[in-house]
Amino acid sequence: MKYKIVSDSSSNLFALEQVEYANVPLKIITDEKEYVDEPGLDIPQMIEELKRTKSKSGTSCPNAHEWKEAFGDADAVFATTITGTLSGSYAAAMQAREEYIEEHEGAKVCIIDSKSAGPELQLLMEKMREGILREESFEQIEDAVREYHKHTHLLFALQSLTNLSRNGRVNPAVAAAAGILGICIVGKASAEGTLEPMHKCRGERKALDTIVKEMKKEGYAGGKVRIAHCLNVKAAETLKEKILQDFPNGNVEILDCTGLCSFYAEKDGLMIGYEDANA
Ligand code: X90
Repeated sequence: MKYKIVSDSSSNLFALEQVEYANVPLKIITDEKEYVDEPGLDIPQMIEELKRTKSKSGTSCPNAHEWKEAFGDADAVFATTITGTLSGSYAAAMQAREEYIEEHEGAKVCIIDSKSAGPELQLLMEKMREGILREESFEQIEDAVREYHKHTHLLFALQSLTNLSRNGRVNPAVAAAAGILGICIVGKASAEGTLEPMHKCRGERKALDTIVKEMKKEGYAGGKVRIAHCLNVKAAETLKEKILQDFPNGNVEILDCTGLCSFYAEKDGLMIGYEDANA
């Protein structure tokens, strides 16, 4: 049985070791240019150009055809997408699934709507990989990942919500609050898969402390944490230290946001995926 893991580029992962893996890019679009979220995209340059452009900017998700191509010739596919509440990526992947199953007799495809973005997709894929490496059955892996998903969470700390608000992904009133210099919005991915702002923090230090507090409140007890940052490795490292101070055995990794998450999380933004104690 040939297994393959697939995600859209909201996962920030262009490679996944030890297994077959494909990443399907979203795009960032202005009147002047299209940025494809794939390896080689220069994030600092994209952010600089977006800052300077007077044109509107937005994003687009992969279509069903692009998803299906990414499934390749696998017998069994495990895929996860950015929240279907804010993007068409999940719907496109589900359509690709239907067509793929029709065209490949006996093929099995599991699509999971992460109801989230970034590092929470990474956690789900690490779980998929665990099952594949253990040579578990398709059904066993699907059940385990869906169960694990009940215990994974996403927090964010954003200095600007301009692109989210301009593209109708967050309430403009919340975005206005984030526009005040030095204010950082800390929030979470809601159960419905939308952005739920929770705190207006003055300064990054305060925001990082708030994140650790929220993690503990949701039952974090020293498991996996994946921190994705947009050009802010310093804050990501400080957060990692804070987490390890309280949970020395925590499994904390840091990675860069690629294009899609950089566009929406914006410069200095952090996204934190973690598992709770019942994972
Ligand atoms: O289909 C498309 O064009 C993509 C639209 C994506 C919209 C939302 C992206 C959010 C990315 C922001 C911080 C965490 C968000 C939590 C999501 C529930 C990153």
